Formats: sequence, structure tokens, C-alpha cells
Amino acid sequence: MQAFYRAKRGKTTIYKFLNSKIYKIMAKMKTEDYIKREEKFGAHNYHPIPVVLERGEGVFLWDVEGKRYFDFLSAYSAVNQGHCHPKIIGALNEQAGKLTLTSRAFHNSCLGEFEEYITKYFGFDKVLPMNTGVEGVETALKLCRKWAYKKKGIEEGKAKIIVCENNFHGRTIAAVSMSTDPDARKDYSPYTPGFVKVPYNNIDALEKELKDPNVAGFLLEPIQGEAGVYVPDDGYLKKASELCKKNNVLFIDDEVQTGLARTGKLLACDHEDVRPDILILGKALSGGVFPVSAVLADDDIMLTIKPGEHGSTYGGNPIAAKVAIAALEVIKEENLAEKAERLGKIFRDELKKIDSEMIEIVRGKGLLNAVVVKPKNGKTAMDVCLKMSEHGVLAKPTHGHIIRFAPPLVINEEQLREALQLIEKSIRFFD
Ligand code: IF1
Repeated sequence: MQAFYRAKRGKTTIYKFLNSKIYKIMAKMKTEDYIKREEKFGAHNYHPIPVVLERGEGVFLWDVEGKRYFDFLSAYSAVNQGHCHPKIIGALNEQAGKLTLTSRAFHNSCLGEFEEYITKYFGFDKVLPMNTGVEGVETALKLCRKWAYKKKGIEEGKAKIIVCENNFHGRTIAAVSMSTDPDARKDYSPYTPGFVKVPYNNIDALEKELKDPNVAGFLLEPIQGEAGVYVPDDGYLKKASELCKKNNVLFIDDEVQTGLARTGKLLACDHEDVRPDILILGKALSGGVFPVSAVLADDDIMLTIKPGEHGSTYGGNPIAAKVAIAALEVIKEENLAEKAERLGKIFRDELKKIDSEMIEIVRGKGLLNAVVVKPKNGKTAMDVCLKMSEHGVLAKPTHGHIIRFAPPLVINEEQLREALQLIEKSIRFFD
């Protein structure tokens, strides 16, 4: 019996130790352990800022060491509603326990509800649900080509789609075929034909190409996000859409990043009262909870695709449907567009007041903003971002010298001003 009790006592001691704080600290993997593991077992298709995030709530993220950050990237505008928004998570949890996926071989009880809700929300006849933003873009390209041959009467195989230089529409072969960014397209040839590239924000160049009777569509971002938050001149979107109408060309609006209240309106095209012929949504359509994208159009375009001519395994699944409804409800209920408009103005005004040689340009709309950084003493936008992460603000440069700032739209003025102080401290560190 003695031996039994000794062993039992020993076991208790071990259990106590395993549950002790010291053990947890010792056992807890450190940031570098997580990074090393990813390095060893994961593809090297990204070069992240060296933080390992473990929890998110609203505008905040916490890393594995328990450090808190303001999120100023929002997963590239996929988390407009804030991390783990309770309403959206509630919709996810409720549906996940009932029915997650049926495929479109059968109907499900959630898809029609989502289709009715989103088409009335944006004012289009129909929606084609997909999963990722680039699947939405590919769907729009296919719809445009279908429409070209079935409705506009362009000869099969001759349809052209105009795109803008410095665009970003995703990472598929067709998407990178449209790209002018060498890093995005190098060594991925042969490229998909049928794209004509024009300078962004250049009406004359667009007007010239639109005269080609084989042009079926004009695909653009109303603000070029990845290129560095390029906001076109006032009136560009309106004039471009008018020229498209005049030439019987579809205006295809990629709002994957700019949509869903990010720029201070429900859609970036709303700033100029432009109604696209095809609208592409993604990212924040699910509040960062689940991949959901959608393409909206009226019947004369949408019904050119017949049963069996397009689809996807997960497109329109019950979880996506319920999560997207909740995500869209949050945008309206919490007036996120108005907030983005108001707080975006404060953000740009305050950034412009920062007296630093490194701040070359401040630009943006709503809470999609960017700072063009002038290198100083060899320090670049990446050094500023690394310093910001030290000070508790997360953002990442694009194209080397531009820092994009896109916090969740649920940020309040006090939090914005607190983050601005940390951003200023980080920039001025190098002055
Ligand atoms: C990455 C960039 C942003 C988009 C627009 C379609 C898509 C995107 C306007 C495709 C996606 C993401 C992709 C992501 C990083 C991010 C990004 F840096 F790559 F370019 F936001 F600017 N249209 N943008 O911005 O949507 O298929 O990714 O869901 O590839 O690293 P997706």
C-alpha cells in the first residue's frame, strides 16, 4: 500500500506541476518557435511581419506572448466588422451545428434567404455565390464573355476585357494575366488572352479602347488597393461608366477590398452614384469568419450562364449564407459606412499633421488609407511597420514604400487617436 500511496502522491505532484503557471510559461511555444515551424513545413509564399497572433476581438489582436495590437490591416479589409464579431460568430455557430454543406446538387434552406437578402441589399436582380474574391472575379469574367457572345453578338473567341495597369484582382492564372506587376505574373506564362491594359484614372485612354467593337467589359477597382490606395480623380468612375454604357460595354466593379463600407460608403462606386453592370464582393462579406464572395448582376447578364455552366463545391453553402447575412446586417446596424467616412477624415488630417520627412503623401477614402514613405537613413516603410508592431500597431507595406492603414470599421475615435499616437511615435523614431 505504501508503494501505492507514494506513486499516487508522485502522480499528484506531476499533475500539479503540469498545471502550474511556470510550466505553462516554460511549455508555451515562443514566437520564434511558431515561426520556425511554419518555415520548416509551410510554403514560402509570404514574408509576414514576425508576430504570431492567437486571438482577436474587435480592433484588437493578441499574440502568443499575450501582447495586444491595434489591427490596422483587417486582413486586407476582410474584418471590417471587427475580429470575431459576436453576431457573425453566433450565426456561424448556430448553422455549423445544423448543416454545413450540401453542394448545389440539392437545394438548402439558407441559400434562397441569402440570395433574396443580398440582391435587395444592393439592388440587383440576381447573385451568383462563390467563396474567394478571385473566384468572384473569374465568375465576372465568365459572365462578361458569355454576355459578349450571347447578347452583344461578338464573334466567339474575340471578346476583349479592358483592365487597368497596376490592378490587383487575385492570384489565379487569369487574374495574373491581367496584372502588370512582375512579381504577380513572372514565370506563370502562358497568360490568358483577351485583356487590354489601360492606365488607371485615364479617361482618354479608356475612351480610345472602348471604340473596339470586340470589347465586352471594363474591369476595375474603384480605388486601387494593392497598388497603394490610388484614389482616382473625382468624376473618373462616373465618366468611365457613361462611356461603357455608350459603347455597350459592361462596367465590372471589383469591390472585394473597397466595398462593404470600407471607403465611407456601402460601395466605393456610391461616392459617384455609379451602378455597375456586374458587382464583385468578397472579404468582409463574411466579416473575416468564412470565405464568402458574390457576384451581382441583372437578369440580362446573369441568365446568360445556364445550369451546369459554372459553379463551385462550396459556393452558396448554408454556413456562408447565414454568416454573410449577419455580416451585412452588422454593416447597417452599426452604421459602419458613416463611421468610416467620419473617422477616415480625422485619420488623414492627423497623419498630415505629423512633422516627419518620411511622410511623403497621405491619401485614401474612408478608412482605406495609405502613407507613401520616403526612405530616411536607409530606413524604409518596412522598418516603420516593424517599429509600429513593437509599439502595438499592425500594418504592412505594399510595393516597398507604401503603408496601407485599414483598421476594422468598428474602431472608435478614442481608439483611433490612441493608435495615431503610436503610429506617430513609430514614424518619428527614425527622424
Ligand atoms: C494575397 C493583395 C490586397 C483584392 C481585390 C480580388 C482579390 C483581392 C481588389 C482576390 C485580394 C488580397 C489577396 C491577399 C492580400 C490581399 C491584397 F495585397 F494581395 F493585393 F488586399 F490588396 N480583388 N486581395 O484586393 O480576393 O481571392 O484573395 O479572396 O493574395 O496575399 P481573394
